[in-house]
Amino acid sequence: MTLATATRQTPVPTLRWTAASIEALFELPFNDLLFRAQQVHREHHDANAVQRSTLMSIKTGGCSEDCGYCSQSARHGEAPRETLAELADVVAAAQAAKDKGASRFCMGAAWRGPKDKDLDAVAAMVGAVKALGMETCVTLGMLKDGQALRLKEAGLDYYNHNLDTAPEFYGQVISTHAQSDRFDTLGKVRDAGIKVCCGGIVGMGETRRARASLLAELANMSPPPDSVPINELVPMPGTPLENAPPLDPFEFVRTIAAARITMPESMVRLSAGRQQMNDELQALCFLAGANSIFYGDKLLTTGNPEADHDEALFQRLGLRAV
Ligand code: SAM
Ligand code: DTB
Ligand code: SF4
Repeated sequence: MTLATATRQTPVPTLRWTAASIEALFELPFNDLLFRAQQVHREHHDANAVQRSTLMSIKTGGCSEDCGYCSQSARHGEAPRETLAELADVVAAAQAAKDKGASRFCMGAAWRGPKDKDLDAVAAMVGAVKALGMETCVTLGMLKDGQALRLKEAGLDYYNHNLDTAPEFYGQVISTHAQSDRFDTLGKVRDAGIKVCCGGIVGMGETRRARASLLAELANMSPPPDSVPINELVPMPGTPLENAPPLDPFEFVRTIAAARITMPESMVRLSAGRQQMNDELQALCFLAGANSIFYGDKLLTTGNPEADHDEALFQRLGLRAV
């Protein structure tokens, strides 16, 4: 596809995106790309509303997988290894997040996948958080048959499971599972009637073409994910990617814009890496079509901007939390 075609084209939900057509979006002049993303954004969303989810790590460290970015891998991670959180602590954290203005509570576990006995405990957490009147999300790794339905019955709204990077780059970052395993779990989640939260990480030394290729995989899912987290790599000491070359901030904004254009109806989440971004860069991400963030001073093992700072940023930008 030529650049001119990329500018004119208005995607419809049935259109299949190619890595080449998305790379052509990345290559547009920055202003043209942002204008187009903002147009798509306004056709499908309230341009000044941003959804806020708070994350809690309910089981940290000691993971069997070797994901090259992750501080929680037992093979290279430096995150302390912990046991599963207590139900009462989870409920207290969810209530505090709700009081601060988060609408969704996301619970993450450093597992390849949950054992059935773990799932019973997580199901109780989901039920209790749901009872507070919050949306629920979990990210627990790969699911076995029946586990997604168990979570749905407990009241789960969203399951986060990322494709993380382009298929052609995946093997350079992770060797203990394949990207096809991730698709298997996403199918189980969708079949159980749970909303899909699926995105990836940029800034791992991948090419622009690989970023486009990841977005093509996401956009061509049928239907595309309900929520698409775009994480910027947070380089973690001890991990194989601790010295990955930093991404040009404008390239990150371009990735958000391309996600917005190719997945018009999805929520696009400005995810990990916000602590390293200034307010002006975050404002550009919102202009490019990001309409969701992680809210609260911690992600799983790393920091996130303070809630009060985000509140002030929302005020300055006239953004409304939803
Ligand atoms: N173990 C589960 C899994 O892999 O799906 C759930 C937890 S895992 C930490 C959730 C996601 O966090 C990963 O898929 C990855 O996209 C993101 N993530 C982990 N470490 C990161 C880092 N250092 N920088 C940016 N994103 C990261
Ligand atoms: C997602 O895509 N990003 C969040 C959430 N899903 C679970 C996790 C980001 C983790 C950042 C590194 C850390 O805190 O360990
Ligand atoms: Fe384990 Fe998930 Fe970290 Fe991979 S990303 S090492 S599966 S916690």
